[in-house]
Amino acid sequence: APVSLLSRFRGALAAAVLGDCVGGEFEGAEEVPLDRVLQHLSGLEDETRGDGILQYSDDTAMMRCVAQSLLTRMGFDEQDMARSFAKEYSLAPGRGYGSGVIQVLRKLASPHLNDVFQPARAQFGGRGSFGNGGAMRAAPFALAFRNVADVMRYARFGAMLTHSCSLGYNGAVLQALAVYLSLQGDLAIPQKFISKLISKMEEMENDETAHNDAKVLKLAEFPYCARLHRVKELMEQNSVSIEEVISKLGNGIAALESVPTAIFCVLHCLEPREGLPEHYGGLERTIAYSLALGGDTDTIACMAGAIAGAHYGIDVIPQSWLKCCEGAEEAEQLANRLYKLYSIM
Ligand code: 8NA
Ligand code: MG
Ligand code: MG
Repeated sequence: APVSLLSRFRGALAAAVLGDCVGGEFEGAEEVPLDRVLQHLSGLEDETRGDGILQYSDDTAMMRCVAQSLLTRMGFDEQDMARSFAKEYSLAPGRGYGSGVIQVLRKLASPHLNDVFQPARAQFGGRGSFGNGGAMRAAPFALAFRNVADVMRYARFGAMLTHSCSLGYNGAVLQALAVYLSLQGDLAIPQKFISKLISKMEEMENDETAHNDAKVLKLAEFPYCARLHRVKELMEQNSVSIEEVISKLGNGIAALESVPTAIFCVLHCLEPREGLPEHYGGLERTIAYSLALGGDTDTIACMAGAIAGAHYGIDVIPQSWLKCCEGAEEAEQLANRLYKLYSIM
């Protein structure tokens, strides 16, 4: 049966939270054997599990702020979003935020701040953060705007509140775009999906600031496009090892080392894969595979979850998995409200 747009909206936000919550177990681990991942996931189905609920981290905390702000302001309002991030951080500082972004969030709490983009610009000696913290929270932008240019524009501004390096905010644009295309059903033709992403990112990276940042960091001239071409090559290979994915795409906290990786996870898991249970559907495969890459597992699974959830919809996500995740219900409610906003815009 065709997946309704409402189901895709709910799937996107709920699976993002799912990825964050289940990925926390392995965050920062160098090697994650697949059987440990499968054990962790099958543990979620055990009604008598004693470990309680899996808590969400910074990824979900900030994604909720983005969704809330887009809803209450009925569009993008940088002052409101900045305040929302600052307030969330002050209420729950222990959610595993990156060590740099904490300084930005503290400054954003000041009532005397005129330019809300200024604290982010001061990071890392004025170069700005290239971390994946802008990308991990970007999904709601794809649910709030109909027009692809608006999705890209506001995902970029939303990320720039904490990530002023082009590698940071362009990662957020790429993530929002991937969710947006997935909501439209574009993953039905994977080659078309990746080609569209490449052509949109060519527009984004054809920019003096982006070229400069790439040069300073000794990267390819169009860094995201180069990674997406690698994704395309890996898709065409008969078999791909975990080691190869990590070495060609990365699994780290830099947006460049994790957003293309998350996109690859979704594409790779559209089909059944060796080592993953046969009873798993594509959504379950995507989450499991993301965790097996190690590194920044909560964030990669969160981003891959959002893209995959937008494709498969809410109904295929195991209820037993969602029940273990703090904030999964709220994510569905935010998606319902964004859907209503989307229908009137
Ligand atoms: P961020 O802006 O603090 O960036 C994260 C880290 O990336 C920084 O602490 C730096 O080490 C490094 N970095 C970013 N930009 C630069 C630069 N221009 N020059 C040198 N180093 C730089 O935080 P964020 O919001 O981007 O968060 C990214 C990730 O860190 C998220 O996954 C989040 O969950 C967090 N985190 C990760 C782990 C982990 O083990 N993978 C653990 C705790 C927190
Ligand atoms: Mg996190
Ligand atoms: Mg993380």
